[in-house]
Amino acid sequence: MLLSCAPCELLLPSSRVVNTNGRALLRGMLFPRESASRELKELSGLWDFRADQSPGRSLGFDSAWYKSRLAETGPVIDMPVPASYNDITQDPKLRDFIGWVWYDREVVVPARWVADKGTRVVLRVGSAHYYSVVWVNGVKVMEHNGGHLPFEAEIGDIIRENPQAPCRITIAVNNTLTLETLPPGSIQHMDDTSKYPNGYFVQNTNFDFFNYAGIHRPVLLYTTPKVYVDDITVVTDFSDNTGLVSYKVSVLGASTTNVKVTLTDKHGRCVASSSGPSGVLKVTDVNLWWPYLMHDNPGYLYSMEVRHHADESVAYEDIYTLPVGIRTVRVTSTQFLINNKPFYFHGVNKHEDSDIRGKGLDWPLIVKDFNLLKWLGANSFRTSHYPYAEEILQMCDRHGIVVIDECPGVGIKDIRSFGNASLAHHLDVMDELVNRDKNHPSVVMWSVANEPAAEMPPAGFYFKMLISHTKALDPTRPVTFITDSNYARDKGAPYVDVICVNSYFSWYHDPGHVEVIPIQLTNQFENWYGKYQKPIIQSEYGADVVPGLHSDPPMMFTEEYQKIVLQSYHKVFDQKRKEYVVGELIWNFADFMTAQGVTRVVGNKKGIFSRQRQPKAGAFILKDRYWRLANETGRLPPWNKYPCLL
Ligand code: BDP
Repeated sequence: MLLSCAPCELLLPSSRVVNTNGRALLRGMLFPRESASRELKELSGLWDFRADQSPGRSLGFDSAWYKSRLAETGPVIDMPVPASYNDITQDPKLRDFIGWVWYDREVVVPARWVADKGTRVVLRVGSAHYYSVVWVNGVKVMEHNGGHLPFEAEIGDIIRENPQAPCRITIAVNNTLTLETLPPGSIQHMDDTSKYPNGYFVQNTNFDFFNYAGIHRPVLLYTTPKVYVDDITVVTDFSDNTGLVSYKVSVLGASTTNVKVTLTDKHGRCVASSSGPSGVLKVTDVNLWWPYLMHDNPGYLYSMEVRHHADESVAYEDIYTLPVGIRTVRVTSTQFLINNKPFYFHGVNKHEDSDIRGKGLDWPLIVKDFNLLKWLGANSFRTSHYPYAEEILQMCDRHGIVVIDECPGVGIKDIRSFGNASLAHHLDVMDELVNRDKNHPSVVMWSVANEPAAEMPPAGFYFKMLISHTKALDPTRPVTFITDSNYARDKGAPYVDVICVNSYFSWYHDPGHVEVIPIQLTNQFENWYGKYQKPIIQSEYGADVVPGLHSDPPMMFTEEYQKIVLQSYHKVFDQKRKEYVVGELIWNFADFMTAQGVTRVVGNKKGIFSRQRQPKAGAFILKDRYWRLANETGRLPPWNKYPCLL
């Protein structure tokens, strides 16, 4: 397998989990949780790691590295999981590596799991970027196409073949992007030997963040009984003070579905119950799920226990408990309504990004970021530009932080990325994303792409298909895609429910001239609203700041310049939010790493916090504004302006 052709040869047409026959498995993707019938074994920690540095990156496959311990194939290094591998060593070759890297570790599987044939043992990877192949004891168990969503396979039969042997898990991950991946990219070979070494190639992309790679989210083993709850879908509503939870449970492994569903409140009191695989739970005196700063008691979650009973034909019962927030989302031509009340997004765009870890899930960082969001008075964020870890969405559910959930459709700029294969993959990714995130009350809208080349002829058909498919998957949430300020060129906007616009007046256009912001921003809003009569969110705006740079009068890249850009935008927002503007999301929450380039000073510096999460001057401007907005549009917590400090 040569790298030049490997990505095309190896990528399967479907991003769904595939078994070794290549058949797509359409199944649930419930977040693994312990219960009386389910156990978990975390495999986070140190794994052995080896990058395949061979010229064609094919040595690992040619020599079947998965057949033995990686350490027996050649030199390995320690690699933390989860983490991107790029910034872990001092080696620039590893930071900028393109191609296959290999991870392995041995796991002691509890003897009872192996002995009990009534137990399913599932291996789950939270995400690995971009293309993954997984073996257990040398047997291939799954492949996955896509860098931001989970995949899993049942491995009980394999480990039972040799119960005495340790269980060896090998994962090969390839970060090569093609015109048909999401995000897209391409490999460019530099054949001029007067300029480049033999066999030299680079990866080109059209997105503005570093293509961090590796196993980014936790790997774990979990068990279920053979007959198990595979998927749950809840849709919530309310009427007066009665909450309604419509549920659907799918059970796999048996033809009977002897299901009991019980909803309990925060104090563990049963508030409703039902039998059967689908039904509606009625909750009197409902506590609705409210966003942070919109209610005294935001993020209220019930617990829905789904119990599949054992009987003469089914040996074990299965229990899965899903947190459920009861709320509605609706859009009018001028408003975004949560629980029928106008909701104004005052929030941020984020990245999964930090020093050393890259895009690896990191709890201290997650909790710090939530504390900063609360300090800022932010009520929302967009998962720019890919699905974030489920653990982050669970925090949003609990804290009432509203989410625009974005798929990795970023950097779609080449006309060849609008072809059938790209569309088929994009639809698959939306299937996986909606399937994973459909039950999070915090998720209020799907975003199918960021700033695609929406003026290209195939874009109209492409987005019509993509958006209608997403609406069919989930009729309860609005759908958007993120556009730039040029309304005239846009072929996708007719299909979206909310117009989300990014603009960088006085930065990429008219650099240094903040005086143009009022007129250009006002026209931007009026043009979009005039054409589509849909609510608008300013989904990105901002300016780079190298922390500590100052100038007065303000100049680009200084703290003063970011401040004045923000303030100039805010004046226009304040006029237009009385009409149809329903939100503002700063670009960006924190500085983040990008590819190297002449416009980036060790990454993108548009954060209002540095990459180390220290505030720049812009953070204080936003904090004052967001708390003021909260005061006007919502409900400040009575006890303290800064609840995170309690
Ligand atoms: C926007 C992109 C975002 C970039 C930002 C910027 O959506 O990914 O990081 O520009 O250039 O257009 O800072």
